[in-house]
Amino acid sequence: MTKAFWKESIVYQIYPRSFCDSNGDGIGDIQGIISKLDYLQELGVDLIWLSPVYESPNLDFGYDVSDYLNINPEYGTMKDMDELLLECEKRGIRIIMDLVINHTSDQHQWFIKSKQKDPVYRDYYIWKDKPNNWSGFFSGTTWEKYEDAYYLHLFLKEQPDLNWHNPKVLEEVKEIMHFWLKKGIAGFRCDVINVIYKTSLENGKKRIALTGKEHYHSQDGCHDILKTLRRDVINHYDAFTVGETVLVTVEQANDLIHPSRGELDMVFSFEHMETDQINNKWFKTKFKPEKLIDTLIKWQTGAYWNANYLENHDQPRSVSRFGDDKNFHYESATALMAMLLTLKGTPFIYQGQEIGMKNGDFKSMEDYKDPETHRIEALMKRLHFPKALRTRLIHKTSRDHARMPIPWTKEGGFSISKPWIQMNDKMGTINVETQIEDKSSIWNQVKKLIEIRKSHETLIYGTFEPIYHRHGLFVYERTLDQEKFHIVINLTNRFIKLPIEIKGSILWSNQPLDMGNKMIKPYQAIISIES
Ligand code: ISL
Ligand code: CA
Repeated sequence: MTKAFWKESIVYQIYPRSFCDSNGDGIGDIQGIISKLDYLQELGVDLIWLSPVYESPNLDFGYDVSDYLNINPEYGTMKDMDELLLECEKRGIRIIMDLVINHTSDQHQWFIKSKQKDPVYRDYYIWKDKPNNWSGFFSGTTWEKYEDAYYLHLFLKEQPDLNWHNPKVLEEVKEIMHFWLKKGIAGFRCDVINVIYKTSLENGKKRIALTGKEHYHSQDGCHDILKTLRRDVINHYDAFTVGETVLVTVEQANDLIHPSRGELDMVFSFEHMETDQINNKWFKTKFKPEKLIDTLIKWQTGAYWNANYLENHDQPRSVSRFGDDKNFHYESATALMAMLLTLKGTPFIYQGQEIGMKNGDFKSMEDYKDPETHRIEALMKRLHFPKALRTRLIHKTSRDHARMPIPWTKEGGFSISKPWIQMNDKMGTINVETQIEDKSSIWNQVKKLIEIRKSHETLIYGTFEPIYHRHGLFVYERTLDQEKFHIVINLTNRFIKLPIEIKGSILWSNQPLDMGNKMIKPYQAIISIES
């Protein structure tokens, strides 16, 4: 296993709009991020994944880019961005940025010219004389009529898909990547990167969701593009890529990340994040920890390398989804973090996860800001779902749970004015100030877990071996040379009789250990070491 900085890093994802507001307009910004770099360094963060800060009309809050080479004025200026890069470098913190190249904003100059049938830019996008039957990620049609033709958009109609059959698009994207890599970023998180190449525009097999995906999901043409981008761009820098790869299997992931492929370094898979739903993320089932655990084991043992995550800007909060944010908030948040920080693969922490931020209580549809949430609710209404059912389904899954501002102080501390989206009220101890003060807080436990991971190569490069996993109890070992870590995670709200001995000396637990009767507490996590 070759060593690499991106395998050893603790990664922290920042969703800039909701991280920290420095100029009192209620919107997070780059200066706000700069003001929190010492906080991130104190936590033990080595690498930041910065969600888009490029110019954007914000229909999809930055995932609709109108200029890849300029900064959204709401977030600051290129001067601010250069300062952020410098301040990160001073602290030995690397930054990767979001590469959103499946589509642009409809306000991008390329699309404006393409709509005008400019001969150079017309074929930067995918135009057809009539729609096919494909359905989009945000539901509904994927074709929008403009004058005498239709253009493809797998997401919002304001996010026209780029035409990756066009070599000029490839050249443009190479330039964008060089621009940012020359500024010193350490690579990219590549947005929906395994759907960018559409092999054909034929009708798809009718499906409940994503009709047509067989024509663009994990196509050979996509592999060719990724090989070219690595050969012509990434390989010229000390940089890496992590792809967001929807619907990817372990085999498809290995086809993207194995070093022999020369494509991506890591991928975010979704299989473990789909263990609490029925075929579609909007229909959640009762969470069964054993399903999550079994899927994690499948990826831990099957994938060449993993990008481990339990949250991001698109997902509900993990303590509310996989833990118990009412009766065992501290216990389940710290158990989930212990799992994230001892599994094999690069750990990605999402902003607020380190203090156990939980899902919000959005009182009405007006409180939600995410376009996907509103489109899905409108679809449910068209399908005559009763209001109570719509409210419940939307609340379970909306991406806005992840987009509530970070509470830096007991009073809130995100901004001096009304934030662009509501704060999570009834925060109680769920704020940074309180948790840094409280030595036994989630924050301090996460800091300790990061220290444990970073001071033991076994947790980075050691093998992963499942020892026991039933009924929500997850026991596994990490081994490197003579050092062996034993990790026990109880992902249930029940006392469980341990079926195995705790081996070695206890290094860490989130709760006092009185193992007289060998019973492990609800959401208890234990790390022990033998060397
Ligand atoms: O939330 C999801 C995962 O289940 C998907 O609906 C998500 O939209 C999909 O994975 C793609 O996400 C990425 O591309 C979108 C953007 O809205 C998301 O924020 C981004 O993560 C379009 O750029
Ligand atoms: Ca601001």
